[in-house]
Amino acid sequence: MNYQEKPRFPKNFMWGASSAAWQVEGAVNEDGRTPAIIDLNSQTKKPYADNSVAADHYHHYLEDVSLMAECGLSSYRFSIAWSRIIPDESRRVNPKGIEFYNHLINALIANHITPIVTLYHYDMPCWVDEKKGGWSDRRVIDEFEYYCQVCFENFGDRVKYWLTLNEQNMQIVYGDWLGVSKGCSDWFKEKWKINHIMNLCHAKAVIACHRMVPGGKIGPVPGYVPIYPETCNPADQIAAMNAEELTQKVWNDFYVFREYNGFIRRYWKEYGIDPDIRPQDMELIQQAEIDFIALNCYRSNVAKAADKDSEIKELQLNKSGKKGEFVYPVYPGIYALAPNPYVQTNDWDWEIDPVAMRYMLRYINDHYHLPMMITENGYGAHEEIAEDGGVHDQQRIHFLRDQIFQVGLAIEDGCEVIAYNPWSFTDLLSTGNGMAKRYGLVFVNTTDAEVRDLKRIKKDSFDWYSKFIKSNGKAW
Ligand code: BGP
Repeated sequence: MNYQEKPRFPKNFMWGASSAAWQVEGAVNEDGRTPAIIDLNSQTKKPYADNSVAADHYHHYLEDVSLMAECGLSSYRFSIAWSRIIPDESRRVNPKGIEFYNHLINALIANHITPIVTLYHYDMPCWVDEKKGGWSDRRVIDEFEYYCQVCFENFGDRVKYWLTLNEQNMQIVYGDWLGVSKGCSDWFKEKWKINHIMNLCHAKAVIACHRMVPGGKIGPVPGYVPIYPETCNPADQIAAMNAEELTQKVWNDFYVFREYNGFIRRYWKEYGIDPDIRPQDMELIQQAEIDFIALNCYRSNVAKAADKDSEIKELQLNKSGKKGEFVYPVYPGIYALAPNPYVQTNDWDWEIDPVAMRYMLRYINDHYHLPMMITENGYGAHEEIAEDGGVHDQQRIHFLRDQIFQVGLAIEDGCEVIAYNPWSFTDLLSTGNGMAKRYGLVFVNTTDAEVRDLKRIKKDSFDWYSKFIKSNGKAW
């Protein structure tokens, strides 16, 4: 990368970091928190790691916030665990849960760090799943709205940036991986019904935030993977557009225009899918005007045409961290994914593609003309403490520098980007690979096999990021 041109960042740009409750907090049975569906995934199903301790942020939050302050963060994006706030179907509010997040938010604000709060990051309480039917039952909408209202009422005086559902698109695309498809007999069709219920939850959260939080801003958090056509063959271009629709554009169009786009309506008709959209649903959705789009972006994909009579092949993520295990899917007549010979990959076959960041920001800006914030972007790696006691993550420094450079270029291209929050501040559980895949600027001394002393060690990337953000993006 040529750093000669050095893009500039706006004066009040927020430089932060990111996490999610179930991946960082631990303390799953403490102070009244009840189990969440992701705990079950995490605790019983390999290769998920046990999340009962994770990075033990629940007990280390003060230390973690003071490290954030030392690093110079101006924002921190984290999520609230629904079952810490509302532990059972009686809807009683758990004062200990409120207290924990009050303390965390107050500590952040005291250190001039703006909280950016995700309402839902994969951790539906088990009581919602068991007693209210989970994501496939409309009763979840009222329960989620109530939980959001409790959050806005208790934290809305200090939290002004809210995010609705983390990566709703990925929850649908990877339904089995994230446990959303549990109990569905025909996921291919049922996912669209669940997606519609999630859309109604998103809408309820947006409307309640605007009603209850003075000056509050709220937006969705799609997971975004730019998709390039494999060649200039027009058939590959259409395949790339199909992939774009079915993995992200259907969601983004919906959030912004507040209606289902023509592509998905035709798709549902063609495959005989009824997502159970009721007339009053769209009236509600029309009122849910978002303020910004938050984006999680790690990598890019390549798509090519797939013959109608080719054999269907489902995508399989690399769960081992040994290169070469990712299975590229084939969806006959729609699209197939393919490797990209122009970019390198990490140990999990994720493309290392900084230009994807600029592409994404330009694409979203061109389509939706809304402010954007980056809520996730990062480099997952196997890491150990070196003999000198440090953690030398040079590759992460290269990754972050290259990605941020492209954010800067996108801003110069005319995109309104207000924050960059890489994943993650401390090491935390990877969704796919527990502690074996680390993302943090700060090392947490624990492994999947054994809970160690949980000591925090600043990695080399911490020092680089700290210097860089304290100069507001001048110290490349
Ligand atoms: C995003 C999720 C995060 C996080 C990240 C990295 O999709 O929002 O929760 O886990 O991906 O993925 P992984 O942990 O599988 O490497």
